[in-house]
Amino acid sequence: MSETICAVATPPGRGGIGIVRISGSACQRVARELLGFIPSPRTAIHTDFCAPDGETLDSGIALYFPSPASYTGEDVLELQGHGSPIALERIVGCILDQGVRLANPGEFTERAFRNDKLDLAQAEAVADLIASGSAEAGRAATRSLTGEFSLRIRELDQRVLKLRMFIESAIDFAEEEIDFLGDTEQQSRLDEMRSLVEALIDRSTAGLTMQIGLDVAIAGAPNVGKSSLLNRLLGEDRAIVTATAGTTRDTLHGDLSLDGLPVRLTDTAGLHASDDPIELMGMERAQTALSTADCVLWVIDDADENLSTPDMYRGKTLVVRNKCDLTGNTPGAVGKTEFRTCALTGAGLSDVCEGLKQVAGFRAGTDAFAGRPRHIAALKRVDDALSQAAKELSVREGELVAENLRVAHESLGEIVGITTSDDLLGEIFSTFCIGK
Ligand SMILES: Nc1nc2c(ncn2[C@@H]2O[C@H](COP(=O)(O)OP(=O)(O)O)[C@@H](O)[C@H]2O)c(=O)[nH]1
Ligand SMILES: [Mg+2]
Repeated sequence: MSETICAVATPPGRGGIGIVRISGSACQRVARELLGFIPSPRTAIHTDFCAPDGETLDSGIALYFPSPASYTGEDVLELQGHGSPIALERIVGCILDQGVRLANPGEFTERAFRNDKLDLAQAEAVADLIASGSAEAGRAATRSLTGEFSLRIRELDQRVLKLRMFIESAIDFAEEEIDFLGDTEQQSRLDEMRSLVEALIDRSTAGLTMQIGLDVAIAGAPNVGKSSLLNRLLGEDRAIVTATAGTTRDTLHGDLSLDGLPVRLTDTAGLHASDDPIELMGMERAQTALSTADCVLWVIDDADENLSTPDMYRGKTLVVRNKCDLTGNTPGAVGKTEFRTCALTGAGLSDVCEGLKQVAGFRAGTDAFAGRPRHIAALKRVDDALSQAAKELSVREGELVAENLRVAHESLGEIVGITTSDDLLGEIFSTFCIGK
C-alpha cells in the first residue's frame, strides 16, 4: 500500500480530455518534477506538464487532493490533459521514472476501500455503475454507491447484534425465575428481521437482473416466423424474411431493452430433418444457442396441432403460436408460458415481452439495488440463519439461537467487507477497469 500508483483514468483511444491519476506518497515529488510546483489543494490550476529535460508534453489542468480528503484517502494528483494516447503515454512514462508503478485494475478503488472511504458494497457499485447498460441499472448502482444498500445492511446488523446480546445474557440467567427466552417479543423481532432480509433479497435480485439481462433464443421449425419475430421485437429489419424455408442459416443477434431489462435475442435456423450441409451447420449453431440461453421462445405455427416443445434445454421455454392472423385466433397470452402472435403486425408481442420479464424475475419499480450474486447468497444465508434461530427460540435453545445470530452477523459483515477474505477482495477488484 505504500507504493505510489498511476494510471490513465480515461478510456483508451483519442478523446477530448485524457486524465492521468496518481495516488500515494510520491504525489508531491511527481508534481514538483512535472509541473515545477505543488498545486494548492483542490484547486484547478492550468499548467504545462513537462519532461525532466524541460520539454512540454502537454498542458492542462492539475488537481491535487492531499490525504485524507481524496478518492483513495491517500495523496492524489490528477493531470487532465488532452485525450491523446501518445501524450498520455509520455506523461505516464515520466511519472513511472519517479519510482511510481502502474496501478492494477481497480486498485484506486481498492485503496479507497482499505482506507474506509467506501465499504465493499459501495466499491462494487462503482464498477457496476461503470458497467451499467441501462438508465435503470445505472440508478440501481447509484443507489448502492451512495450507501443506501449498505445502510440497510448495517441497520439489520444492529438489530441482529441487539438480539444476540439479549439472548446471550438470557442464557446467563437461565437459572433465574424469569423466562427471557419465552418472551414473544423476541420471536417478533426475528420475524421483522426476516422480512427486512427478504425485501433486501428482492431488491438486490431486481438489480442483478437488470445488470446481467436475459439471453433469449428464438427457435422452432422453418418458416414459422422466427426471423419476423426478431425483426418485430427489435423494431428493425435485422433478419432476412422470405417465404422460402431455410432462409436463416447463421445465428443472428439483436439487443433490446424491456423497461430497462437488457434482452439479447438470438434468431436461429429452423430445426428440421435436412441433409443440406449448410443447413446442418446452421442447426448445430441453433442447438448451441438453445443450450446456453436463459429462455427459449419456441415458435410454432398457430395452425399446428402438434405442440412439441423442446424440454432438453436449461432455460425456460415460452411457446409462441405465431401467424394467428391466419387461424383467426385472438392474439395475446394463452397461459403463463404460451402466447398467440402475429409477427406481421406485432399483435400479441407485448404479452410475450411481459412473459420474458416474468422469466427474468424482473419487477418494475425504482427501488432496486445493484445486487451481486455474492450479496444475494450472503443475504440468503442470513435468512436461513434467522429462520433457524426462530425455530430454536421457540424451543428455547438459547445457545443455538445465539450461534445462528452470529452466523447472520458474519454474513452481513461479508457484504460490506468487514469480514471478507483477501482472496475474495482480490477477485472483486481484479474485475475493475484500470484507472478506477
Ligand atoms: N400471415 C403471417 N405470415 C407470417 C407471420 N410471421 C411470418 N410470416 C411469414 O412467414 C414466412 C416465413 O417467415 P420467417 O420470419 O422467415 O420465418 P422463419 O423461417 O421461422 O424465420 C414469411 O413469408 C413471413 O412473411 C405472421 O404472423 N402471419
Ligand atoms: Mg428465419
